[in-house]
Amino acid sequence: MTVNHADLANAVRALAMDAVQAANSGHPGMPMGMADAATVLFTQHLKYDPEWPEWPDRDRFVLSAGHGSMLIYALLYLTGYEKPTLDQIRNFRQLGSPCAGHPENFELPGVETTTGPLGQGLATAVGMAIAERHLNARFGDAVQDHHTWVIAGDGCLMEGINHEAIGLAGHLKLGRLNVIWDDNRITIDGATSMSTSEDVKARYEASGWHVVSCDGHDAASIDAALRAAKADPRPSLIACRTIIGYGAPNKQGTAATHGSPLGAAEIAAARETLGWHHAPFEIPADILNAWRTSGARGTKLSADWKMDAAKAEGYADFLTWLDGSALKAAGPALKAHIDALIAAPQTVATRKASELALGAINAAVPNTIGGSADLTGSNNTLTKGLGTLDAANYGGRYVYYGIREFGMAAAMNGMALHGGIVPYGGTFLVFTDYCRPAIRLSALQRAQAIYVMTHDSIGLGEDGPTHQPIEHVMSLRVMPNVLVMRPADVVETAECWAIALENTSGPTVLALSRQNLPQVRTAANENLSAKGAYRLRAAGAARKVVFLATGSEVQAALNAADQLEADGIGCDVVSMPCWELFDLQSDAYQADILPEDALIVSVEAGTTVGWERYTGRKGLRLGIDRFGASAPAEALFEKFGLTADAIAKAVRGKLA
Ligand SMILES: Cc1ncc(C[n+]2csc(CCOP(=O)(O)OP(=O)(O)O)c2C)c(N)n1
Ligand SMILES: [Mg+2]
Repeated sequence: MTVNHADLANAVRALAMDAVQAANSGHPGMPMGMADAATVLFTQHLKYDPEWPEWPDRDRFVLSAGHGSMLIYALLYLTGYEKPTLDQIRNFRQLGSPCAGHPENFELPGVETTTGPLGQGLATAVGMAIAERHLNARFGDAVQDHHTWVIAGDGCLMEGINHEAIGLAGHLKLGRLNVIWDDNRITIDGATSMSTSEDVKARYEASGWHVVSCDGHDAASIDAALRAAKADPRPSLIACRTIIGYGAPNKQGTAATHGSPLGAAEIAAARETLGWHHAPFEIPADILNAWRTSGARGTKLSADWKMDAAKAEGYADFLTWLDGSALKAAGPALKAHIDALIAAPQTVATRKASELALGAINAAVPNTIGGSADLTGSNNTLTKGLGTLDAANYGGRYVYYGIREFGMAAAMNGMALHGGIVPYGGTFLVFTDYCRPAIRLSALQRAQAIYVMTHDSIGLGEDGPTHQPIEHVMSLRVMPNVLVMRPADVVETAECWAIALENTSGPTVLALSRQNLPQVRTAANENLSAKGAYRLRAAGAARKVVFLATGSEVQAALNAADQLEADGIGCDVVSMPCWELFDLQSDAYQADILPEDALIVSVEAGTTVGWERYTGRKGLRLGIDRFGASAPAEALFEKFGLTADAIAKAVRGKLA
């Protein structure tokens, strides 16, 4: 028997409905509805090699509608990836199966990015498309020349981040980005007509996109639309009209298929409707073979690429970008920079210190891509000679993201996950809230995105409480797998940058001051920030107090310690740029820094919640547990009791 399109697509539908039924949990509607479009994409358009999932020039495929995870698991299995196995699909959503509830990039090669939080997959794909164009500009067609494909649902298009993402993609003319919209007019609550009247296609067109429509259950129509998308120089939206849960005769077209098992009776009826007379998880050999043959097309494509790419100029460099070794040049560059600072100390804001460090980094490391969400001059993220990355020059290394913090953060994830690029981007620390869902996905996905977050406290002054972070540093510390760093001076800032570049398996957030800070480090034989906390100055008199300070409060703690020492109260001053790294130190080291017999005093111009972890309940926590105020910085530090005088006074009161 010859295998036709419907057989291929029905294999996807069957695996999806049977796996969801077995798990008694999951989302059959989306994979069943999009089975036809995905089959056309994977058998006729997508460039990939199941035997070499990391092929650097593969098309990137992003299932932005991550709840339809069974779609990608079915496709990976059918096309011949090593994983998931049929057994792993049988164990969909169970502990130990890589077929997680939503696709996880660290579980399965072929899953390019973790999706599920609606809207972010598409926004991440924008970053992948930027990375592709950049690498193409730097290394040429033979090395990098691929598409980025997205399947997105109504939810992905309805989320606010979609506006940011498509605005950026349209502006940058990312013609190799193609989004297939599962236009089924259904979400969880029911018909989309209950909640939206938007003309989605007009919105995309207004954002500079090419829009094409197709019948999502007609292979020829889908194929024609995908061809049109590839041919058009603009990013494309392929509006793919589908029926959710296609094939389930009584439930299709309704929200009932969105997120619940179909049930045994409906599955039996679907088998009849689809003409799929096979047991659960059984894919007939001829159909599996047809899928595998299709997947095997990639073997020759990737082998040809390897031969051609190897001949291209710069290919050896390209490999160092991919494996991260290009980053190593940052080490000596930062070391030289720090040595110069020790020889000639500088009083600068740590945001300026970051710019100085970046000057050394960007000159030595070729594959950083910087940017800011419209605060370039404030975030100090632009260094000499980077050039603007835009539609006229994809080879530039600096992106003007516009006022799109969330879109920027998601795009950085996309660049990091694409590979070959180390992205950093800036905004005000208070607007990490606008980036937060993407920072969370950087952390979950182990993506090296570096967040340059300036104006890190009341020290920013006159802009007032809307712009003054209070809970932000602490709330980021609470997130797993994020290095949150608040350096005290120009030397620590350089050290923190070195750490951020070495932190290849997660994001780093740098919290940087607007105001000038004196250089507190006079020696730098080793990267002390890497210990998370270290004794900056030991007590002169008998030690009674240990100050645990971060960022701009380190200088205030030093000055307070001077006053106390004058009265015979010995004070260690510990600078603590990074909690997470301190927590990794040995018990002995931690005990030495935080002795039991001293009063531990935390000083940080932010919430005191959480500092009990180090001060103990009997310690003293100096910070700000309310919103700030609008005034010059000095007046605010005075008002909130974070001057040297106020700190010394509080300590005396506690010791009395
Ligand atoms: C940010 C976010 N909000 C809410 C959800 C919960 N959620 C999962 S799917 C979904 C509806 C999505 O509708 P659509 O994209 O049209 O998917 P379809 O029902 O067509 O499969 C919602 C609200 C989520 N995953 N992410
Ligand atoms: Mg929908």
